[in-house]
Amino acid sequence: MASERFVILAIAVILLPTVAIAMEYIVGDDKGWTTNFDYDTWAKDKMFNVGDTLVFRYDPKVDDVVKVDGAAFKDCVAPSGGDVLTSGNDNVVLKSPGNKWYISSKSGHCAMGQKLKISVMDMSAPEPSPNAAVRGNIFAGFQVFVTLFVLLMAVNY
Ligand SMILES: [Cu+2]
Repeated sequence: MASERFVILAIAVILLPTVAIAMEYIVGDDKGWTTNFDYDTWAKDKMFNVGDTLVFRYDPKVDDVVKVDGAAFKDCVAPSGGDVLTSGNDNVVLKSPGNKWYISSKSGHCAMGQKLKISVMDMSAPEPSPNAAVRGNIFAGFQVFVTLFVLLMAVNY
């Protein structure tokens, strides 16, 4: 019946957004990773989650990306022996929640705005206990299952 189909579709629409989808962010969008760009403004309206990916795009002959701490970010000084990315198309998977800082180690670049600070949230595990995290995963799996089941029902009507 048409009304039953509508109810099932409505339930599916309600359930779907609860399934987290990993996002990929091109840092600086089409400007890429560069000087004279406002990365604060770029990051401001974005919600970074564990599992999302940052993509840094730049000319590897003249630039790089270094993950730093808050102090190094503020001073624009890359620590020696730090984790330097140099491919020009670097994918950084956000593995843990909290603040993350990235700068260019090339002379003067960070001071000219080539610095990114983001805050990463963990939507899947708001609780610290490992048992709770496992329960969270089981619950997420159940939501996916229910959503798929409801969608199949809707298709078969
Ligand atoms: Cu640079």
